[in-house]
Amino acid sequence: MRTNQPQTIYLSEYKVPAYLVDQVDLRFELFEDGARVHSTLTVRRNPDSGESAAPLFLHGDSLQLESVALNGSPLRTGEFEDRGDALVVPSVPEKFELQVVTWIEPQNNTRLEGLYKSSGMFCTQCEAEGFRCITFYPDRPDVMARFRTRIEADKSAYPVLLSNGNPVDNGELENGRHFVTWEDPFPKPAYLFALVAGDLVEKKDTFTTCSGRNIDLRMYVEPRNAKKCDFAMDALKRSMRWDEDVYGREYDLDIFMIVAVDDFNMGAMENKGLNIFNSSCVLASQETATDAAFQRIEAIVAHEYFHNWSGNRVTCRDWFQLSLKEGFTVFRDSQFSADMGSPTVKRIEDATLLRTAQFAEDAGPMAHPVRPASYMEISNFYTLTIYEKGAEVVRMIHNLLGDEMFRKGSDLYFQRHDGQAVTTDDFVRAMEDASGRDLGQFRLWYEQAGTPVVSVSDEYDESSGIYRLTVRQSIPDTPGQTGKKPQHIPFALGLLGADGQPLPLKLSGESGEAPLERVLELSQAEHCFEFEGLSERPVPSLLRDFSAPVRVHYPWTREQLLFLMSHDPDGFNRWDAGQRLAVDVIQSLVGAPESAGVEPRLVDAYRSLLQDSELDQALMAKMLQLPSEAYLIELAEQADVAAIHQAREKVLGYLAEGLRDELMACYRRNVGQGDYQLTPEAIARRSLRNTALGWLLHIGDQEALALAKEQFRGADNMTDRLGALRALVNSDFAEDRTQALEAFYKRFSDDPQVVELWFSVQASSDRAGQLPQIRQLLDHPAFDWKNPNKVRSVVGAFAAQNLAAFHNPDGSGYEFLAEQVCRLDDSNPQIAARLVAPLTRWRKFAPGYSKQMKSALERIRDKAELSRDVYEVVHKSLA
Ligand code: 0A1
Ligand code: ZN
Repeated sequence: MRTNQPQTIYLSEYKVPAYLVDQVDLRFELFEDGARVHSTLTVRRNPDSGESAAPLFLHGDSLQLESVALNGSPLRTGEFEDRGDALVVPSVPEKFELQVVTWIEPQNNTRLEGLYKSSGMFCTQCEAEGFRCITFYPDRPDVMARFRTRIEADKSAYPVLLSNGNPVDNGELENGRHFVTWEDPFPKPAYLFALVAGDLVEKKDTFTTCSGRNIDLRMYVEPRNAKKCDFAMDALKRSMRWDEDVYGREYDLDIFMIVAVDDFNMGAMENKGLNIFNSSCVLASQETATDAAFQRIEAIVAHEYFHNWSGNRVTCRDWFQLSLKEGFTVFRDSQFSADMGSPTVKRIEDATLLRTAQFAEDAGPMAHPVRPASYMEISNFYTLTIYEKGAEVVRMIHNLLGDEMFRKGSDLYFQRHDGQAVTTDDFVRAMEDASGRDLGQFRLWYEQAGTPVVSVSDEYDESSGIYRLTVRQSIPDTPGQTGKKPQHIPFALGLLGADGQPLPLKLSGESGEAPLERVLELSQAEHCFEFEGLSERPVPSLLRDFSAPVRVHYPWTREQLLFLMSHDPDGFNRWDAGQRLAVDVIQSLVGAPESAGVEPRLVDAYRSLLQDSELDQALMAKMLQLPSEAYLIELAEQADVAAIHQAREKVLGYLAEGLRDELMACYRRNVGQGDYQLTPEAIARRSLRNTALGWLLHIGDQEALALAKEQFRGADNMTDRLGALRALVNSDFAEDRTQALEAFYKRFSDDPQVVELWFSVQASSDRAGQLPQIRQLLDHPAFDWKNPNKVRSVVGAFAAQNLAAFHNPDGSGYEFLAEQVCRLDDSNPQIAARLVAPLTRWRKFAPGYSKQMKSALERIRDKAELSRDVYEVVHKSLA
């Protein structure tokens, strides 16, 4: 499947399928040296397709064809063509049955697409185009069929045999083998097919739906993980209830299963009735998972479950519509997480990810619209733009329509399109039809790539009491798209008086009581808004709650930011003011002489924060995090990584020195508060104490060192143990660092997920993760090139989180990454292509970096037989 000039696929060339499949009957014979797949397809010509005599075209990838038969008669040479990547039958009747037998080798499948083996069990991953690695099939999401699947395998090695739907038959076979047959009553695209066979323990629970149906809930995991299922099971039940309460969605099958596998390219997969999870995204216990991991698991369990409606019952017509299911489902899971924890904190986390990573993607060579117009390899389009920006687009619709109309819209969408494969436009139309709102211009959010820039200027006229806001929007050019049209942007804002009180927002000419916050709807390149009746110059609080995924430019003074940081009633903007201030202070030190001082008011502001007993502790914990290096790089014109790193370290050191006593008090205030709990308050306390510890160790505080060692030894949970370990690893206490790392590994060496944490703490640290140490980690016995989590925890963490080391001015970090990408490209192209990402933004960096990043990309480009995945990323980056 290697190719030098992969084809580009265009949305504009979409055609309905020439043939539809009503029924798929599969029989899997699983063996140690391979698997035989018997497939019977019930096919008919698509009445909506104009082509009456079209050949039957079935996709295939890495298949050995054993036989083909049409309506029971074997086809002879000449009656079909096996092209390797397709099986073509030139002449078929209007309705027929096609029987195909293929042989595949799951045990040698390192790409982890299709049927493969992970820790001794068989499992599948079919999205986006993995089903064609199992058998020949029209592998496109608008072909929806009913599946019946019989699995046969050795009973002692594979006692558990699972597929989609309900189990309908099982029995014994000769030679110690057995079988189970599954039937899925809901028509589905092949990408939602799943199969699992293994020696797994079963965890059972039940859920009673709103209409009183009892659903069997099952988790299947390796025996060693039996104790790590409770949290995910509970999250599943909460998700099921939430989807009923908030969206009126009831589960449809009688059984819902979750399987954990160690080797998985992504986080998890929403296969109908049989979700398959990367172990790291589902298994958790207090001793082995951090708070962040618990929250991630809760969100991913919910995400996959929510797909049952937004993705499975209503699916995508083609892969250009990927955000139809992903954007909507991420929006749904973020609403769920907000409801389960702290909404402000969740909003901060989502906005941080968007501004740090999605804005960067949108400004880079792989920028694409939420609904792309073309691609070479669809696996490269499971991006932050499709997922996170797509979710922001749905959020804006939600905010424009309001809760009630949005619910009417989603009800209409599910009802109108149940059982169909549809487009993002169908989604928007349902929202329009239900609410009566015109979302015509809004649709540009799906079509235009690039992050809109909203520039705000203001003037205040004391004599008339009028405050004028001029708001301009522009959308930068992106590859293949120039001269963009203004978009429909909901822009939430408030105005504050000098005493910190919100001021009424009375637009000129308006009567009635003026609101204290409003959402301006921008639709033109420039607007001028006049607010009247203001007796003082207000401080504007702009884009409250991050009401649109845009960059806001406004010439804030440091006084204004300090003011907003302590007074803005919008929690998100309070946090944001602190971030903007810190960014401004750090930026002013980038490249400045060593003697340049740090803004002392920043210390005062953080001191007030630390002493603010009224402030929501979860918000405080977020406000104490300095903007990341990645975000500072994203904001820079021509990033000088070393200078940014130094400036940030300097500010961190200055703050920690200046606030030493307050940090120590914060630490002590937040330790030892009883049993481990996962409430927002308890999570905030752990975050506060670990941040304080990290800052104090950063400045080499001896008392903090003792506390860190004690916490490391005595912690009853992974958040605190890892918090202490991370603080030690990132400190200059080299000996303590080594000892702690050794002790940690010894304690957890038999738990792959914790070993991954151990790898990533080192790989992301500029103290423990310089290149020679990274190479040692790759030689560590626990490292495994075939396991994507291990690759991510070392190579991925190094390139994405250890920026000073990765961007070593000598170019060694880039060379290293190029080497690993080339090595992985042969075994797992999806993972290889994802690892290239840090190099793709080479134009963004100062010349010394940029040139070397480019040559690393060229080195990858020149590798013989590049996969389509890596080819697309590298060639687009160099174009
Ligand atoms: N649909 C899944 C994500 C996913 C996509 C591709 C995969 O393999 C290439 C695996 C999972 C989700 O959104 O969770
Ligand atoms: Zn998804």
